[in-house]
Amino acid sequence: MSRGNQGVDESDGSPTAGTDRYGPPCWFADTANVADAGIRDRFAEDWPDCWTVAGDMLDWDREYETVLNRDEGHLAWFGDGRLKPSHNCVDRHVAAGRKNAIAIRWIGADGERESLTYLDLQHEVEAVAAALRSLGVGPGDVVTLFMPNVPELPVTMLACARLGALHNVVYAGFSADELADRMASADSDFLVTCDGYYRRGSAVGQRNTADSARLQVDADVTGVLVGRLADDPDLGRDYHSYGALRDEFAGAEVDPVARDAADPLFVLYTSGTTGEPDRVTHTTGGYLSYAAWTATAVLDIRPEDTYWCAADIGWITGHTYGVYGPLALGTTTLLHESPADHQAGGHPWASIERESVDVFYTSPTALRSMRQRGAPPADEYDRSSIRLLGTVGEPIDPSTWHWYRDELGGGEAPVVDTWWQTETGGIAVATLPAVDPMQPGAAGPGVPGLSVDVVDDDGAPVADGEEGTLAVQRPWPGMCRRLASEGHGAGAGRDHPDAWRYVTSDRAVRGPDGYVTLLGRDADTLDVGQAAYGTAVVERVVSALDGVTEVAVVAISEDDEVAAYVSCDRSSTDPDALAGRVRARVAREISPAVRPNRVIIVPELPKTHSGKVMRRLLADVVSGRGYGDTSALRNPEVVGEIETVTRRQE
Ligand code: 6R9
Repeated sequence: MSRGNQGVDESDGSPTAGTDRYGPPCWFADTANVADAGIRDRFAEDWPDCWTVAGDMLDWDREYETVLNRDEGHLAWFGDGRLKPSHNCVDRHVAAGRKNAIAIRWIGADGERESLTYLDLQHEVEAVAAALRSLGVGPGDVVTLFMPNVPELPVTMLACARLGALHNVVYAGFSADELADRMASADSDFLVTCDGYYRRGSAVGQRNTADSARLQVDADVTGVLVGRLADDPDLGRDYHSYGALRDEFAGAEVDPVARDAADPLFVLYTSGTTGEPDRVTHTTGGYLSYAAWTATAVLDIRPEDTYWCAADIGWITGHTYGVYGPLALGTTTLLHESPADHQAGGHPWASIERESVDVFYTSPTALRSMRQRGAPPADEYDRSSIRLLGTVGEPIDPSTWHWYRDELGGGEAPVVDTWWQTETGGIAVATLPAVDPMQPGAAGPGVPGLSVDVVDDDGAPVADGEEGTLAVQRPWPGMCRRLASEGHGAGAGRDHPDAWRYVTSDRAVRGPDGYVTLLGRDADTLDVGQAAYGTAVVERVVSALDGVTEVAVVAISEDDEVAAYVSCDRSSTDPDALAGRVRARVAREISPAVRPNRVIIVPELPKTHSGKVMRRLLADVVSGRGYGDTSALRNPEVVGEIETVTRRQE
């Protein structure tokens, strides 16, 4: 296979995105899972039946006859079908002769490795399902899982699915209050947690947090404790031992429960960068088929691949593309206890070489942090196994996009920027790597079958090149249950499928070629004078400056003033001079109206566990409002310093 690059460099005249475009190299396009240039037209003409392509990736216990059911205004994908999700992610691969293929390869914080073949996974899932059943878990129950990326987490998720119970994964770093809120709101009487885990080299206790959450929940909670720090953790009166239960039920056979396609598979709370956590419920048939199809079409994952999704499972990305999508395809999914930018052996490159990773999916935030630490020389770690790179979670600026492609993709692997949300279940806007040219800075067109538009406050489409809110005009199988029953936003209608729409909370602009550039969340928009600016527009200009690692811009109170928080490479950058360059660049390239009144240099920006910059917290700090619970952050330790620097500079 030759690695000749067919990349083209042509201007598309798009007003906001970068102007360079890159086609897939021929070695990629020749073998890609989806390479049909007419796929979007075909899907548009044949909607909703086009989605049999996703439904048919699964095994059904009762075949669906209708692709999209619209009874009484409620939309149900594959509505009359029944299926077993854990069979689809586990047993069927064993039955198909792939029992010895690795399903999950786990790499612990200190570099230890553990591999589960599909047969091992089936045995583990059955034992844990039998154990949970013995504790009273049954169809429709909600089991809260408060654990980091350890193998017990995906095993227990699949064990819940096997029993028809819903899992409710809560990010392991959350506080007792956050955990209690999520348990109470989800009506969950079961908790599987761990004694602790390792984070950046140190042991973090988890038991006390879980205990205090239980005290706050007004229910009799049945608890199970995984020993991660100790083999035999103290159980007290409140916990059963995961290890002992698993041993007791080893060898148990548990037939998976068949569920209606529209039955819930799990609940998950959204990341909450803008406010209160919100419960999202996903369906069994629609979600799982959409996870499988987008993992195939956008991430180009194949059964024989080793695939690394560097997300915490507590984030929707870890659910869809760390667990359900790759396992539905029968792939090897790598599960790292530590985030990609905090690997034990130093660089994520080491893992890519050692595990021979084919497809790598991570967040722009993690990439910026890797970039800040500097890439190892090209000959130190072999990265030639990489076939495709993906990003998710925040807009990726062209400069980081190019760095990613050059350093990890040998300057030619396709890089897909994927926009989606907890609510969408899977990728909704992205280029198909063998079909659409990539355009750094723009996520791309809607996934085939999804019709995306940019609308104004009244829900009317705006002209290409104008800013508005991203909206999806047609239902798709991965949408959450709330969207299936209501649609959302201006013009959402129950009766008429064409009136259905989902108006997201993201600002966007669409170019004449249909490519969408995301400009940041609505709630983060800078309102200055008469105009509104998406945070991403300003941040992109600043991040292109030499020496800048990360930037977040926020509005200061109601003063019409803007603050830019910037982290930089201090070895080569003079912070005072950088502040001047930031202000001049923004004024020149965007508008003097949005020139930052304050440029505050900080060591690092505060980020959620899913890598999203917490602009709301920065706005609170710079406006003197104080800030609340920081347990949703992956780096809560930086907040004190950010506050000090902000005050000192006043
Ligand atoms: C998957 C996930 C959703 C919000 C979304 C948007 C931001 C995600 C993005 C992106 C620009 C991308 N977002 N992907 N913004 N480009 N490729 O992140 O789900 O945690 O619910 O967050 O993330 O603002 O609305 P979730």
